[in-house]
Amino acid sequence: MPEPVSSTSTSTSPATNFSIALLNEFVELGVRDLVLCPGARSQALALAAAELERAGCIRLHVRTDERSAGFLSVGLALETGLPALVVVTSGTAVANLHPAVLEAHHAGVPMILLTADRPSELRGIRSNQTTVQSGLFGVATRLCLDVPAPVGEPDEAGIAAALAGQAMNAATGVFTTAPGPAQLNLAFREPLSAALPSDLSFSTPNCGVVPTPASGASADGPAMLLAPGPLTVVVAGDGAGPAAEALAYAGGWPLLAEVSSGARFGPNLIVHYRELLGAADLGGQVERVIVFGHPTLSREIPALIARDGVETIIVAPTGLEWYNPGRSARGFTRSVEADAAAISAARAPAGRGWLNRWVMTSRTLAEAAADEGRAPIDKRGITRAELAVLRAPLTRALLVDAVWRASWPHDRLVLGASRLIREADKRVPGKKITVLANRGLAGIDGTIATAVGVALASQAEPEPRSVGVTRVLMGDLTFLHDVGSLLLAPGEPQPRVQVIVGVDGGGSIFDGLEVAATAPADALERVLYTPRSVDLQALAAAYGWDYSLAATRSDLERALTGAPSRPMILEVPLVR
Ligand SMILES: Cc1ncc(C[n+]2csc(CCOP(=O)(O)OP(=O)(O)O)c2C)c(N)n1
Ligand SMILES: [Mg+2]
Repeated sequence: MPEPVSSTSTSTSPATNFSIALLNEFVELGVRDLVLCPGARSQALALAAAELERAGCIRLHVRTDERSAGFLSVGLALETGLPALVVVTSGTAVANLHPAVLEAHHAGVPMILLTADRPSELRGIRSNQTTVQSGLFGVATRLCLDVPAPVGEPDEAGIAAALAGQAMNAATGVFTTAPGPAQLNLAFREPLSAALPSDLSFSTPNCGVVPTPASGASADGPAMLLAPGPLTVVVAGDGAGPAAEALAYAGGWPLLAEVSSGARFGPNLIVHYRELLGAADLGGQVERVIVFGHPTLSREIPALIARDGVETIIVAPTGLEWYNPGRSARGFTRSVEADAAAISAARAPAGRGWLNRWVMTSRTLAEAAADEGRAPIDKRGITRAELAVLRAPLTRALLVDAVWRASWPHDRLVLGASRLIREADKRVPGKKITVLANRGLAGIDGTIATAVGVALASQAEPEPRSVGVTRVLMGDLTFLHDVGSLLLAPGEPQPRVQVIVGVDGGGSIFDGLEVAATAPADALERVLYTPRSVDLQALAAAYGWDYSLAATRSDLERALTGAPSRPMILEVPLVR
């Protein structure tokens, strides 16, 4: 464990001294991003954070709205694999973190909350801005410590350092099965801060060093070995990662990889898996399913797993709950490999029939789908028909195809919840790009903030993880839900982010509900679709974002090529 770093001189405020020791230790442990919202009770942490930023030890992100701050930290952690610190004041400020905390809990995203609170003598007596903050998030935090106010005892810097270590371990999942949120509820007593000693040094040994993400819960123990025999498919849900593709390839098994799985590539990928799962000679024959990550986008996958006679093995689950539709899965393991017999069977021509049937059928469906006027533009000679296509109004299919084509490994793609992510999942071909989505709870909240976090973390100096653009694709209600996250104070780093909004008259996903066929149209409109008419151009101008409208395919292609130099909103009206 590194030496706790502190100055020999201290301020006259125990709150300040404690905050400096705590934040210094987090830097030592590899934390690089700190998101904070203003407040009096948290001032010692905030001022220490400002100094740490000045010393080049952390990237500081200041936000007004704690809900945005929470989701920003989710995005930062999705990109870096490390928890960001989130500093807020007492009262409703803490409660505003709840949506992001739940998302992080369910998705297994590391997060460390430093929530300032009144000391014990001011609790329970209707003091201003005082509620029960410890335990507020219930089972969603891996660790919640109610820390008494520092009073200036000599060992408080050591206590602070130990707390940082505990929070870091909990958030990165060292002692549990998954990363997630940890909360230090920190009481502070007057004086809530004091001037920092002039000789205080923030150059902790680890300051400026680019950290490596903690590995989290280790996949120790031998891998489960899969023998050949049962007709097998590999399912990759959100966050599955490349191990799913590697297993499918090694075993010669079809790969049913969702769009945000991190495994949507390779020769075994079955883009049209939903249709094929419904086919008696393909989906109907499956005997064994190996699941990575968290599948959420189709009904067919959970139905397959819950089916009688299908053996399911769940690998390295994300989050604390284990995916188990129908509670029928019996095998749970942290790692899995095809055994030698399965690998050689996969290489023998006779062993490839199962895979080939899936691949060929999916390919035929893909060719049919591509026929709907979506061929790439041929610049050498545009026919009248092609011109009509370029000028035609946009559909969801055209939109997701164009965004997918525009995305490269140096970019990031974030997908909001609802219909567009499903449209992408139904059709986009394999491509090794980074696709992220908040599928822990699939909320339509916090999507802009998450994408801004991904963008800021990916472009962060001194070693940017990406030189491209972060594109985030979402529906109109999802956008309007998180408008507050467009608010960037002057002087804050500008994310290279393109917010792409498919405007289709509200929650068009509800078209898919059975009741949509029977309920009165005006009632559906009023209580489910809830269309809004907001002038996005004016909104963009109000928040200082660039704006562009893409009403046709050629507009869209133009808007998606070239990296925006400033944060921008791209409005795309869609055929409902
Ligand atoms: C925070 C939150 N509130 C409500 C929902 C329920 N919900 C799911 S999709 C949706 C509509 C989203 O509309 P839009 O963003 O326009 O996407 P579209 O369905 O049109 O693709 C709603 C309200 C949710 N998932 N999360
Ligand atoms: Mg919509």
